[in-house]
Amino acid sequence: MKFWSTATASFIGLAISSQAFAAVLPRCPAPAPAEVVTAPALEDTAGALKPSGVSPLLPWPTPSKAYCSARCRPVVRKSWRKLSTSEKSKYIAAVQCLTKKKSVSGIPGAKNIFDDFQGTHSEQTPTIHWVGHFVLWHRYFIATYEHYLRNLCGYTGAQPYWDWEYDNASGLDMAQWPIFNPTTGFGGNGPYKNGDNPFGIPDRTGGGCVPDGPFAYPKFTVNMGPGESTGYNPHCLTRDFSRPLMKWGNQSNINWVWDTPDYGHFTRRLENVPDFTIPNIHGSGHFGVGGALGTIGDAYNSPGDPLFYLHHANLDRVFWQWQWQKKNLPRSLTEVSGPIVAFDYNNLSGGNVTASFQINIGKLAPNAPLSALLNTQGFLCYTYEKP
Ligand SMILES: [Cu+2]
Repeated sequence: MKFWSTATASFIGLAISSQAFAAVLPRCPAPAPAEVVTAPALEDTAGALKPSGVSPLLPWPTPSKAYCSARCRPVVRKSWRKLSTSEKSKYIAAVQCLTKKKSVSGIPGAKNIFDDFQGTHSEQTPTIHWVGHFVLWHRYFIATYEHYLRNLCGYTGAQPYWDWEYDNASGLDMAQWPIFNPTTGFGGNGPYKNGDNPFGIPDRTGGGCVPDGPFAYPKFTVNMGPGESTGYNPHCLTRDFSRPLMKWGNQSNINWVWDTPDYGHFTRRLENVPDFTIPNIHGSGHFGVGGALGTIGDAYNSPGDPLFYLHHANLDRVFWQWQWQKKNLPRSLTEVSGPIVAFDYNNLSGGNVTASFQINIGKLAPNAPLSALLNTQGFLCYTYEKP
């Protein structure tokens, strides 16, 4: 199996025999190499990608068996709000379990596997955002996290997602949303704290330590950051709610992202531009919750907030739903484009990603080409429940 070389067989830090190795890998074999389709560089600027009106909601797709590995029995990802209380507590217990498993990444400040994920993201932050592989790097990262929850921590469910578009439409203030529940969720906002706000995050309301829930200090510590240092620096998880930015995560902005003809335009709209006056759904969870001082708003260390994985699972679901629209198949399962170098949308310095471009998530999993990550029911093996 080419994508999982034996050189990485120690990736969960165990002395892994070949059988044990098979047991911790995704259940599905690597697919035949996907057709390589290289799209041209995007020529329009983000400014030219203005909302063209709200497109209708896409119908819920059923992944075609023709494109799925026969051996894949996908786990089905569900919305957090639809999990039972017992399912919620099992998920949280599995995350807490990751924080008790010894680090394998070799990243200086990482003490446990949860930290390994945060540190791996931190190390690669400059090369995995505003690039053609953004959405597939994060897809592989989340799927690997799900894989560790299941195979290292005995979790039997799938990675849940946080459908903020539903919460935003509910009319409830975000402090009341189920995801922030101190008993059955991830705890709430930090108390207000004065602090730097160099990018002018509007209406920031917190910034202090998350005071309640399963990830309050000192039960849970964020062990690296803030910023780009990966040295050991244990501190509390912080949140800094910004209600105007959280509202970016709404159905009409999802529709705008969906209203795109190809991978390159889709992924570019998903990230949009780093400007707090222009909406983007990726920014909603990061800055609506993280504001200026919250962990999930720290570009390097955002995976230090366990909510990161539910936020990115929802972005992945938006991508998955767009991909499986019949009109886009098989193109949406084979085509990639976009810059290798951040913001290099005119390909002046680094060229375009192609299907053979390798995603590296450090020691957490072997490298995988983009071609293996486009379909969630081949090399990866999961799907999404109809909301
Ligand atoms: Cu990221």
